Amino acid sequence: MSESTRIAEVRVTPILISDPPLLNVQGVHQPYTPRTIIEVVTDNGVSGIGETYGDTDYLKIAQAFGPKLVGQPLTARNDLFARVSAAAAEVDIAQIDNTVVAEGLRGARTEVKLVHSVVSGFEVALLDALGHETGLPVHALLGGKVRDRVEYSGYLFYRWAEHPVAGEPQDDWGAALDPAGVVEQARRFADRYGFKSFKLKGGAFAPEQEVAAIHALHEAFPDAPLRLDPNGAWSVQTSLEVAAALEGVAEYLEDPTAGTGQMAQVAAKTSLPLATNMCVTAIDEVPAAFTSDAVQVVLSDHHYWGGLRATQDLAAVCRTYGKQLSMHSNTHLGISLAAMTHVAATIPELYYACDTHRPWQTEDVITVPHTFTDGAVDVTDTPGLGVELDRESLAALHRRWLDSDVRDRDDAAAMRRVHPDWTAPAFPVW
Ligand code: GKR
Ligand code: MG
Repeated sequence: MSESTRIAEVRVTPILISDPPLLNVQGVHQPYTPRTIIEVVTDNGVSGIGETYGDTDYLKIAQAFGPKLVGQPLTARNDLFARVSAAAAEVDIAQIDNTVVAEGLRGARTEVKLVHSVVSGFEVALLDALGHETGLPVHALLGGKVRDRVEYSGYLFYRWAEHPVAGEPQDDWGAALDPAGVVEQARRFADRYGFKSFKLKGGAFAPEQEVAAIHALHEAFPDAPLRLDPNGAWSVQTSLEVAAALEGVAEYLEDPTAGTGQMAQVAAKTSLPLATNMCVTAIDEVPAAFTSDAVQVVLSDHHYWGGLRATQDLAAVCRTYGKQLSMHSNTHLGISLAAMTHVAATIPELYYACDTHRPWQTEDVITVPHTFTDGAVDVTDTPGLGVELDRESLAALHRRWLDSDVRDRDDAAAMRRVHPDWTAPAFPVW
């Protein structure tokens, strides 16, 4: 390759992937959830792949931006935000009002975050292609790995055994609706993948029940670091009661309460660290959260932080302020897991296991899905991301998208299929 290597072709493919009925404060996961798969092809015929959120607005922007990348240099990534923003300005974005919606599962919903999520899909695809062009792994393009394995935590969910409608995707995990069910799920996670730490998605039941589940996990796995994440569902008072009940048991509480102000009130009165993927989700949210010491651990999501380089930038900011960094996830496939693993491998100060939803997925768009051993994924040294697109699978999952009318994640709508009167609760819920 040379400096003049350019992008000759871009493919943006929406897909629907099957998802189990996992519960959270907003409802339950739908049987299918959208993702966007991005492929770039250079004028040397070399391809790179990326993955990001696939809901309507993300997809519209990705589809608007894709053709504009054709003819651009492969190495030009630093102005992606400006270029994707310009494409976003041309499309009608339905769900953005630029207000801070503290109760969302991923914090504030802003156009910047939407654009960042699209940028990340393209950045990863460009880095993958650059890696194939140069023979270097993505971590080397990011400055080099500082570890050979990236540790992930077992991400436990309260869940139903199956979706309510016959013929919808099924798995063999069974229900988990009480502390015993959560412990059984953790045992399977530990046996299958060797996870050494666990995070429980909370906000699905009353805090006492979720505290009991963490205590049951602690009894079953006395050495395992444990986390509980109700996605901001509790009041300051409830958060403090939970913190008191879990001191010495949990390694941190994740978003116990909604918003930086309330998180700061909780943080001031507990020695338990607080982590977030809701109140620090973009750089302009950092000053308030860090100066008020509202959070001690920031959970980056390379998608909505704007990519892998942006994640490294966030790591530098956290380092400056003495904050810890780890990683958040949403339902995702192997291209994203590869990207998460490469960037995590380059960050020296990564002391907490990263999140991943990947074990919950039964499908993938890569030919050889990752293996978790002892709760970790090996960092590959093969060129690019080190994964290969499974074209047959991509075509099948795209066909599912074409044949379905599911276009956005909507956990509340999925809950209403079972409880017709259900509405996402007002915060604080407890
Ligand atoms: O998949 O239900 C879920 C999670 O609740 C997800 O949407 C969150 O964004 O995992 C995330 C979290 O840590 O808050
Ligand atoms: Mg969270």
